[in-house]
Amino acid sequence: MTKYSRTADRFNSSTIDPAAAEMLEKANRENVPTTWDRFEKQKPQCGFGDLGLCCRNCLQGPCRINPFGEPKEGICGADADLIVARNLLRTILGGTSSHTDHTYSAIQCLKSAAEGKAPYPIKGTDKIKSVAAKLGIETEGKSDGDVALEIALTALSDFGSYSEEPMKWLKVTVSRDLFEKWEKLGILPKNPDREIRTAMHQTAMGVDGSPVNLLLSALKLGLVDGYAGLQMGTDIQDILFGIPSPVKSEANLGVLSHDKVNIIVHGHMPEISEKIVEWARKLENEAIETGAAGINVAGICCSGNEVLMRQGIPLAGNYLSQELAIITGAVDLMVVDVQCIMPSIMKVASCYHTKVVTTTPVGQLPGAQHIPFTPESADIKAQEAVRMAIAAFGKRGPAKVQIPVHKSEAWGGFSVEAITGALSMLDAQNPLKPLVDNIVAGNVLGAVGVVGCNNVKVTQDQSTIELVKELLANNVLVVATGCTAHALAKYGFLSPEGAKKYAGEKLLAVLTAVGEAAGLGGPLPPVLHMGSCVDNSRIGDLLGALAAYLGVAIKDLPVAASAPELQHEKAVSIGTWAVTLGVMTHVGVVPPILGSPLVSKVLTNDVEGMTGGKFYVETDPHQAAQGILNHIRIKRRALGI
Ligand code: BF8
Ligand code: SF4
Repeated sequence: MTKYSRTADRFNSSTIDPAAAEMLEKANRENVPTTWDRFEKQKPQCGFGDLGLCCRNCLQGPCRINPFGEPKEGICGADADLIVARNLLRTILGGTSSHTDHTYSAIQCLKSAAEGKAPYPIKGTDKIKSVAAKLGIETEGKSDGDVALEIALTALSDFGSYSEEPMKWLKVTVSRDLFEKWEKLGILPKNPDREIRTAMHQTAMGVDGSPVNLLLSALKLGLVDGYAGLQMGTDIQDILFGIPSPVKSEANLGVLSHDKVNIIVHGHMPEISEKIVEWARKLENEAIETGAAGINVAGICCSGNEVLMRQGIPLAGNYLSQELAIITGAVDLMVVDVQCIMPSIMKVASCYHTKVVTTTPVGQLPGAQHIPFTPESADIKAQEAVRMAIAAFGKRGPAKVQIPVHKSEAWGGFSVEAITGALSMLDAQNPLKPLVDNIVAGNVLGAVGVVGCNNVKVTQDQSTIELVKELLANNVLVVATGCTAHALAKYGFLSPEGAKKYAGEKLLAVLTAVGEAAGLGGPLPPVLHMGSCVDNSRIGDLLGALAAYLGVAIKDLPVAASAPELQHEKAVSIGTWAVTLGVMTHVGVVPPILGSPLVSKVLTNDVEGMTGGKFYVETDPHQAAQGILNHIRIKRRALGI
């Protein structure tokens, strides 16, 4: 194996997380390559790809456009604008397919559970009522199971629809104004699977030659992502597993245990991670019989967010920490499902005693134990996986174990229902009133959803932390999801203490008033963890409710979105949905669009005239914070507040 040698500087430029830096040093000592080593070997990255100017859509290619000279066209005549627009739409298609396929699995699980075939108690009774109400499903005299089944079938009917009608789930979720605006733009999606097929077709060699038409389809696919991926996914998952409510836990690699069996759940599907948590609890005695002190489950990526939100399971780390968790030498089993799982974890695991279990037909890793989960077999499969972990615990090599001490208190579980629940302690009749009054009074300047990933191009967590610090100091309320929520959790932003440390004076007073009224005995955390990336729909719901309360459009609210360290195609789809909704969306990593002046201009400027939202590209977190604050102030002025 190549010797990987790095200086302390290198570790520091890789991450600001002390636990991650400690594990990078350990990896270096033990000669275990990580994603940062592979990143170095990729440098310099291809300039054509970076600008979005490479096309491989037919076998005459690859073609590339030279922004400084010739060639200006691909072999078929496609120019820079067309190639960039096509590539962008394909990126969004990758993200949208990921979310909708995830959601489809959740619907199948709900259907099977409601039919009594799968061992999942349906826990979200309140969500059944609210979703049934919005879908117009009669609940009177029906059991929860029967209503849940009707909801599942309604969701499936969107995916099975052959009519020209827009997606039902979208229609019943958004305001009439938004629906009509999207109708006028011609971007209302029908059957989501059909939209994905059509857009793949549209981007094929020799079909659409219009960059603007391709960008309109990008907006449409953003809506597919938003309503057939995020919204439907969250609604269905809340019905199955319950609506999250505030829960205290911890975050960072220090949550791993020296004397317990450590199981990591990694990926996105709560129907798998919830079962692992359930059976880890049920089989704890078996672990104790073999000499362990118990079983400790911790989460990485959005699986971590899902089980934190509903079960209080601690967060081990975000996307860039997945290899580092294994490098502690203390992970007995990593259970993965889909999305954001680096194939490299197999090589890293082979340097330790760690076992890896894959669980889905599309997410397999050579060398892992494949235990195919289905809703019906979930109990049996989860037991099998947990027992593998117990057996692996005995093989842990104590000499290789080094668990960083770093961990922080972190609260999760801030669903919209939980937030309005806390606010209703101040005004039971009108829960949003206290929040809106404080926004109007300027105690809360505005709100920003800071979301998305880690990206090896950015020092891990740095942009997120710097940006959020500035927003909070300026009395902006922050909500977070995804790996960004993990990042903020690690540095105490998801704890009441974090409010005292980071929130501006006025914001702190509001957080304290709400936290005390809600019985937390102190302030709310300054950053509210709203869940996984699929749970970004919760932010959409909150924006919709605020806009409705104020009688304005979402685009008029003093709010913004930001993905300071995005990497995945899904983050681009989510960002596109946010822009379509009317939200200014900051991205801290330059997307591969700069090769087309037209596409860049449409996305960062012209689209605002259509949807009210736009992308804002800024890699410097301080500049970005200023840009976002300016935007919020402009929106406030326009509202006369
Ligand atoms: O869906 S934030 S790295 S884990 S893509 Fe992936 Fe990005 Fe993390 Fe969750 Ni979201
Ligand atoms: Fe080249 Fe056109 Fe084929 Fe793309 S579609 S690879 S630009 S010939």
